[in-house]
Amino acid sequence: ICAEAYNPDDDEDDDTEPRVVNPKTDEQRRRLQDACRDILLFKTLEQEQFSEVLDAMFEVLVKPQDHIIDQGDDGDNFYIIEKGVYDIFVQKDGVSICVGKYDNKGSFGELALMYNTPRAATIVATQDGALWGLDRATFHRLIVKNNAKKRRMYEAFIECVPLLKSLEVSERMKIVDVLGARAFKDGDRIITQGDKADCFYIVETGEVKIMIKSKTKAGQQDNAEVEVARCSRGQYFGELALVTNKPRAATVYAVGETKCLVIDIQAFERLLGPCIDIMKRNISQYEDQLVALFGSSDDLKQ
Ligand code: 1OR
Ligand code: 1OR
Repeated sequence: ICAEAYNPDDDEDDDTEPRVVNPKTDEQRRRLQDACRDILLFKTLEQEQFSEVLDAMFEVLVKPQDHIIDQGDDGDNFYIIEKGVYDIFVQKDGVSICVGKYDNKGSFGELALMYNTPRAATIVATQDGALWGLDRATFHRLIVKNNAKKRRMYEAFIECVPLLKSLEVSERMKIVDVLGARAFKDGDRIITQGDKADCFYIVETGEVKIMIKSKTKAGQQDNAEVEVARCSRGQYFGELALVTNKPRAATVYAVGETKCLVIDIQAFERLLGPCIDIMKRNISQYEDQLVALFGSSDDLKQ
């Protein structure tokens, strides 16, 4: 695997390249802005860079069975999903295996453009859908350049997150390349118990509190939210639902101004494999704690 970072300073043509503008109607622009709201790669862009990205994006309508990306190809565009469900296939020993899917949100196709590698997976539409594409040159000029800044901003912090200790430095830098940052105000709900999960969080500054309502006591009068834990700088949360493939087991609120680094589920599965054992060990402690609190661990199991 080529882990070498693209060095944006080597590449001066980028600054002289003309700005790409794909004209859009007001209605298209509104839909595009909606679809971009939670795209992690855009979260650390300056306003000016972000609006250049929006200008350059173009709409792509797809039909069931369309291959948006084929594994092994050169990378042309990065895509964000406006709607539709897309299967992810990876070749293993000559057999194509479905390893996941995008369900009406998210983005894909960044890896080949970031690292100059062949496409790492095949992406197939399963229904009529709509995507927004961003061409390779603009992706380089704005997103890859911004990644150099992200590495400077987050390298030192990521190096001291205990969970990530067992990774190689180059693996930690790949996490930095794809992470997004989100700021929360006191009392903001970051995760809601029972929701479907699509990302993982590391607290950068501030604090979060984890609250649980017993599912086995659902509907009973004494079923108030109970605080079960807090996480602060360097600690993680939101792994449980990703590891167990279940709905969120707790609700998480910001305590004071809080900033979290966010990793989407595909990147979590791709990059955090070596840390899963540590997470599983900690998860077994949740079960003990749950028994102590509610008298049974059924809330986490079923
Ligand atoms: P790309 O430019 O390589 C294919 O084109 C895209 O599929 C890739 O960027 C990612 O955006 C996306 N491994 C590699 N790429 C993945 C994966 C993935 N999932 C989505 N993509 N894995 C699956 C993790 C759920 C790891 C499989 C071993
Ligand atoms: P998630 O994806 O289920 C909620 O979303 C997150 O809260 C969860 O991942 C964990 O990261 C985090 N039980 C369940 N979830 C917990 C717990 C917990 N602590 C933190 N989370 N317990 C507390 C153990 C000290 C056991 C409950 C009594």
